[in-house]
Amino acid sequence: MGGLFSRSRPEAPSPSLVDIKKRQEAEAAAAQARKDAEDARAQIAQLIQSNQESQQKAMDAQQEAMRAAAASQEQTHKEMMAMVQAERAANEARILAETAAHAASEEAKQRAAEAEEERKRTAAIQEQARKDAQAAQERAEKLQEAANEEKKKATAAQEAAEASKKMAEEEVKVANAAKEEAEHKLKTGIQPVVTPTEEEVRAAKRKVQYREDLFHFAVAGVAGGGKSSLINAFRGLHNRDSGSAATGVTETTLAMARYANPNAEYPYVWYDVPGAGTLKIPDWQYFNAQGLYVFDCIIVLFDNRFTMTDIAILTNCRRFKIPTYIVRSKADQHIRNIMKDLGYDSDDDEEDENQKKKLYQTARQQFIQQTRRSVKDNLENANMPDQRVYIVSNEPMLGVIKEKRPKKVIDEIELLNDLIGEAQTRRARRDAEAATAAKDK
Ligand SMILES: Nc1nc2c(ncn2[C@@H]2O[C@H](COP(=O)(O)OP(=O)(O)OP(=O)(O)O)[C@@H](O)[C@H]2O)c(=O)[nH]1
Ligand SMILES: [Mg+2]
Repeated sequence: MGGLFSRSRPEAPSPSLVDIKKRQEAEAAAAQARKDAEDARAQIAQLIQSNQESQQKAMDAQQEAMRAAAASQEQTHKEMMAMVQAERAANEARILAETAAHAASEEAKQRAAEAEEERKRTAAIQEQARKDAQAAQERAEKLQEAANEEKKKATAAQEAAEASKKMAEEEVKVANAAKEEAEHKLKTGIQPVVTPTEEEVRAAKRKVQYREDLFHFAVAGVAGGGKSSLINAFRGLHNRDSGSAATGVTETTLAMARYANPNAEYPYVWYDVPGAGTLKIPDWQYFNAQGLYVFDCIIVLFDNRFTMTDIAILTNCRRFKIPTYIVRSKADQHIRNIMKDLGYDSDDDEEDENQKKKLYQTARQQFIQQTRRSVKDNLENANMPDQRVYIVSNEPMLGVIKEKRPKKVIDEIELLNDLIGEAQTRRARRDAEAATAAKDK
């Protein structure tokens, strides 16, 4: 390097023109060479700079590339990590999914098993239900058949009942016609009763233990009318006394009963005759069937209504010429009922005594009038002659018998006197008949 760019100057003798020229030329050439060197240096510097720049750029580029590579590597790493994670997650998910799928499958199997069980159970229930329904259907059919059978029977029974009803209606018609005819005969005096034979009369007398020296009273009338109570009173007995005839609402006298009078002064025998309504014989046959024609006197006793039975007895008595007494019983009870109808309250202690007496008198009067009117009308309707009705109560009658002078008597005393008179008349007649017979002998 020293050669080209050396600035050393040679020591020479006094330059000639040629030398000057040559020196000038050499200086020009040296200036040129300096200039060229300068240019070359500039160029070199430029080259260096550009080289440096290039190097710098290359370095930047390299660094950039390295950064990019690092970033890329980083990215790759991240991606790899992501991939790893994704794979792991995928694995886990797969495992989970597999586990879940397994569990689901197990559960599904379980469910399926349960469902199968359920289906079997349901099928069993359905089968049972079907069997039950079938059994119920069969039962229903049998019941229906039985019902049809019953219906048939019921229809048959109904038809039979209707036929029987028709027959019964026919019988009732016939019976009614017979009854009407009998009643008509009774009313018009045509007696449906056949006259008893001598043997029948003897048998009837034996039955009632008839004695010529006694007077035989029969008390006839509806059940519960007070026949036994009246006989007890005639015999001086309370219903509750021993030896008295049985009485009461359920003590119906079903067979004729005989009660002798305890007092020998009055040789009477009383007969408690069961009511016609309690026996299954028509009213008009009742008189003969009971052998009532043997009695010396018949008391026809009624409590509420004077009936066709009473009329039948009276009619037959007329036919057999037996004296009769119509008696209405239980006057005390009937008067009490009328008092109640008039407004009397037996529970009211404050009831004025005078007021009570007045009411009693009014009711008594009303009862007596009604009774007499009713008997009169009934006898009239039956074409029977009018006849007195004796209105009595058993307690006052007992009082009269015992000579106690009871307060509330109505016809008790007269009835008793008339009955005794009847018996005495009869006795006198018999005595006279006996005397005549003795004389004739
Ligand atoms: N208050 C009142 N009650 C009476 C009277 N007479 C009878 N009674 C009652 O009426 C009911 C029937 O009397 P009974 O004497 O048994 O009558 P009956 O007619 O003999 O009855 P049967 O034998 O059933 O037909 C009894 O509870 C008697 O106490 C009366 O004069 N006054
Ligand atoms: Mg009686």
